[in-house]
Amino acid sequence: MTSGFFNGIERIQYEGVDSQNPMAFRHYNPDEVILGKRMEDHLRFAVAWWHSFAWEGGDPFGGPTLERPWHPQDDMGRARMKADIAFEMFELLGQPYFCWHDADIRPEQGNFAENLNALEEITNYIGEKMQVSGTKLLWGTANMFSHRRWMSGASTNPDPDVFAYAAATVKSCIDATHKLGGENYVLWGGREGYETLLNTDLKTELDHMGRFLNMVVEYKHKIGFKGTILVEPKPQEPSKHQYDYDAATCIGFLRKYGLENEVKLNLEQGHAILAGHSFEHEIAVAAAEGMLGSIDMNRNDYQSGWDTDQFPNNTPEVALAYYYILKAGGFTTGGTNFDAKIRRQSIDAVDLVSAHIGGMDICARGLKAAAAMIEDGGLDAALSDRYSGWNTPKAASMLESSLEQVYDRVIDEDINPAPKSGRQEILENYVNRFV
Ligand code: XUL
Ligand code: CO
Repeated sequence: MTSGFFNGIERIQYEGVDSQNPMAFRHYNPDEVILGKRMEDHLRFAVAWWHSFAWEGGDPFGGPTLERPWHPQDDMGRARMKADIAFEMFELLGQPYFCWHDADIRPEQGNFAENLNALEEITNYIGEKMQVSGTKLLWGTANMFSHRRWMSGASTNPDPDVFAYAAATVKSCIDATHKLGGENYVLWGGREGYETLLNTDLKTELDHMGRFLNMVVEYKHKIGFKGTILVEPKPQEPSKHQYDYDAATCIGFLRKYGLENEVKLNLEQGHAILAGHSFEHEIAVAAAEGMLGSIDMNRNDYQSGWDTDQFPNNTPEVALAYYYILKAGGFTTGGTNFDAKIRRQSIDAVDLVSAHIGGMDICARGLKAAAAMIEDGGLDAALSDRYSGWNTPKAASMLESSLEQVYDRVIDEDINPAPKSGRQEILENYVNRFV
């Protein structure tokens, strides 16, 4: 028996591009083979528990707009009802994965031991539902930014008791993720940053965060958790200055603390934009270091300048993201998580389902465009042509020589480079043929 929350909505089917049915996929066809792999296995979609089921529709000017049968979320009975309804939506969408924070799935009990009991109980309940439905856990994570105890940071908090509470929280969330067969564990440093330097010892905080992450990795190996540990860059919001600003900053941090072979990145499109980058830039930076882990596929509003966490709906952007993901070899343990919420006026169950249909479809469309560009090879050809000068033995050997030897070469051979076109517009026109 279902709850009736999604009454009138049937399991969403693939009907092809000519379908006029708003409750059907027009591009997402899980079994369709793209570059030798099923679409579902390329995209590895996940629903985010927090935005879809825990967020109540509040904004800085007003309270909840979404009225759900599992509100208020302060009771274990309603936490179970929320799980029941979440799995009803997973059944309708057929996406293979979901993700959670501890605080999304269990009510806040006010102290660590009771939170732990509640987490145990609800993850056992969710585990049974996963067995029945076959839906899997892409990643678990700890919410160490909402409750007031985290206001000055988690691992970077000046108070060692908060560091301890954070360490215990992450241990409990890795245990729960491991129990549920999660394929990754994410750490987003929501309050790992600062508001003013006047009260902040930046070096100490970074050292504490580096040690904290090493403790996490040591523990992962100790319990035999095979999933990937991921950190999620974001430049600001909620902290004015976040230590995990963007992919490049995180990579530098991970190398400094000896974590470059242990931790990868969970990149979010909206966070890339807040950092002044394109999503494909962040993906390419991570891929160049072998640190591309997973993605949060949610866009920001380009006019607002804050993290609006909207479902993706821009094919050219999504296509380029998947192009660089495919070029990097695709996902291994990672996937496409919709860290996205409906707008606060979208109060009906059908809005929630439709948002996911649209997000999944736009990603499928982007993936198909990306695969077509790879098969066509136009961008690869342009790239190898642009760098072809380096294929000559003379150019290649320059990298093995010294600054003076290169200097001598310029004098002896009277080198005087002739500028060559970067062909940006031609390449943009090329991409537009596919999207
Ligand atoms: C916040 C954000 C988080 C992380 C998980 O901007 O993206 O939801 O993805 O904590
Ligand atoms: Co995110």
